Amino acid sequence: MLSVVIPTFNEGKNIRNLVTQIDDALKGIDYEILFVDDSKDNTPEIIMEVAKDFPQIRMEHRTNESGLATAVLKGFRLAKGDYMACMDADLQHPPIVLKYMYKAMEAGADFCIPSRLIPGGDDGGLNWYRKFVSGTARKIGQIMLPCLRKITDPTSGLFMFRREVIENADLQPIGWKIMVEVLAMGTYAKVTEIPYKFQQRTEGESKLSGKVTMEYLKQLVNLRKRYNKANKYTVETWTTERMMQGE
Ligand SMILES: Nc1nc2c(ncn2[C@@H]2O[C@H](COP(=O)(O)OP(=O)(O)OP(=O)(O)O)[C@@H](O)[C@H]2O)c(=O)[nH]1
Ligand SMILES: [Mg+2]
Repeated sequence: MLSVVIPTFNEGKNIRNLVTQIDDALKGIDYEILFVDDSKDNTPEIIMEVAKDFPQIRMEHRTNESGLATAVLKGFRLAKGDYMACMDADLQHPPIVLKYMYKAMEAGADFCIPSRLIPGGDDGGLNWYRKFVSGTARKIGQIMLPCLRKITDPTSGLFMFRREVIENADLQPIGWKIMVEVLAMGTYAKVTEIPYKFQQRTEGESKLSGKVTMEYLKQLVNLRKRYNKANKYTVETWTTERMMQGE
């Protein structure tokens, strides 16, 4: 089974569209969607409404906790799947990519990381400022943590891995970049990167703020001391043609 963990904060307008697209993408695959919701609006009611049509949905609504990383880790703890995935609710991560991530896992990957920065990928027309910020964050991460150096797009919120990857990992829920935490603390031998096109947000609001940058730096300093230095892995990079093979 595949568990798709989706953190939500005031994303009501995106839920039905998101779930419908995920269900289309994962036809024939046994999956569950786990929403971990900290919303202050009617998002939880909308999730429950949509769940009537899609029984694969589970929701954990938190009232006295918030934060993206704690939400995702909570989702991983509740997930029942042999494979776990994380994606944003705002459709910036096109749900169809889940299908290809699953394919990469079935082809032997322990960890699948979609990338905007390999041939076939696209950053969705980020403006120069966001491009600069995200490029700098990535570079600093790779300088501080050698284990990120072979990964082209390690700071996004879109990834899939085998349950065993985090079985013995001490994951601390600091900040925003939960994939960096899993890459640094997990145990895995093969990473597959696949290209994808990042989308613009059309509904709801961004929750990015200056605080996120500070928390990311704090997380890197902390991980530098603790990361799993024994873990060695190889990276396979799929082309669009490889991804589409057998379609
Ligand atoms: N449960 C939970 N989810 C959150 C929290 N903050 C953000 N999220 C969700 O995390 C995902 C990423 O948040 P975004 O605001 O889209 O962040 P971003 O994609 O880095 O920024 P944009 O490109 O501006 O959209 C979305 O699904 C949000 O709803 C939180 O405190 N708790
Ligand atoms: Mg977003």
